[in-house]
Amino acid sequence: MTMRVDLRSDTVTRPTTVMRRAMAEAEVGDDVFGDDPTVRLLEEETAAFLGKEAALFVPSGTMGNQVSVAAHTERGDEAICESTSHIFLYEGGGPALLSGVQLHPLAGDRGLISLEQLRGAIRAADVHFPVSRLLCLENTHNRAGGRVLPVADVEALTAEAAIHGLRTHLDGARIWNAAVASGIPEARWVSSFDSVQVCFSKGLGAPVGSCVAGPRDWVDRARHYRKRFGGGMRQAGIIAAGALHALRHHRERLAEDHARARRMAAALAGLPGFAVDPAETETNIVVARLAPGVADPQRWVEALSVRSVAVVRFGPAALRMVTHLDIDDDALDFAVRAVREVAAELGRAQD
Ligand code: TLP
Repeated sequence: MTMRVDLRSDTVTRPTTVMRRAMAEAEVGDDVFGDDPTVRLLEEETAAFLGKEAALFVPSGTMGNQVSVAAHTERGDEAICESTSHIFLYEGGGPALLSGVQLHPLAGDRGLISLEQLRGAIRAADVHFPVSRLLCLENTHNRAGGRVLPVADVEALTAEAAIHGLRTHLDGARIWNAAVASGIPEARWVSSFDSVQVCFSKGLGAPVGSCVAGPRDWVDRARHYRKRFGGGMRQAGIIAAGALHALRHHRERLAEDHARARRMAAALAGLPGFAVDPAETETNIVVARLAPGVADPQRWVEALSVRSVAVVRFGPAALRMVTHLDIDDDALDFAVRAVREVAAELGRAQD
């Protein structure tokens, strides 16, 4: 069988045989009526795991972030975020479209904003200004190459936000990776936030689904927005069962993904055409920065694709490679060989 290695994202995993069986056998009901026992179990287990009062199952990370923004804010409010965060870059202007909320992006240092930046961004009470209502952070940070934001900085930012009366939301799409890489449990990572969004469909390998978690009355508001945004699902226990299986069985193994990503980063660091610092790969995302003057990233994407390795272009001068459940050591070796060949071809500076 010819190998094809897909490193575009950890969203590309397919459900395992046991996961599919759990999904096929899930007890279901109409979740909009609150009747689906598997969805309820997933929500309860996720809330308990994260140390929050309640949780709500949503179809995607994007919807999780968007119902969270909606449930925290009023029209005309402002939400402060980091300028390369998913919520700002990749959610289609959702806060403006769906909640009438203006995002206030701050240029961070590898995904992390400073206390001074936060203080400077919070608006005074004045009729000219929007109301600073919400701070959104992301951990691990996708554009920063799966960086685990330091816990002390995160907690200083959430404390500062609270002093100024802002609510706080964590985009914890990959909080599992942050916990496994740092040894600091998820519940601690999310404890200083009012709400969190977590994805089951990334490194944990479920086919669909996320949860938002927070105080019970806030989750009730989020539930209302989920329905309004078209995310009320009926016999959703089928997919919740995949998420539950992923949460119970696929979390510990993330350490393997991290080790393989580090191995890829170390291989890239020695190759012509790359400017990669392997110390920046802390979890399952490798941002393969290209050296100045080499071929356009799109040519690298195409040359790798010809060799059956799929990666994505990440900004003007980098590629992204993500390890996951479907990438074993053989697949990683195959990808490293392909990258070596392409680096030999394209890695020299062009005239
Ligand atoms: N990220 C996807 C792409 O949209 C970029 C990926 O391949 O990494 N928060 C973060 C930090 C994310 O990385 C993502 C997905 C989401 C939220 C949205 O999740 P979904 O795709 O379920 O809407």
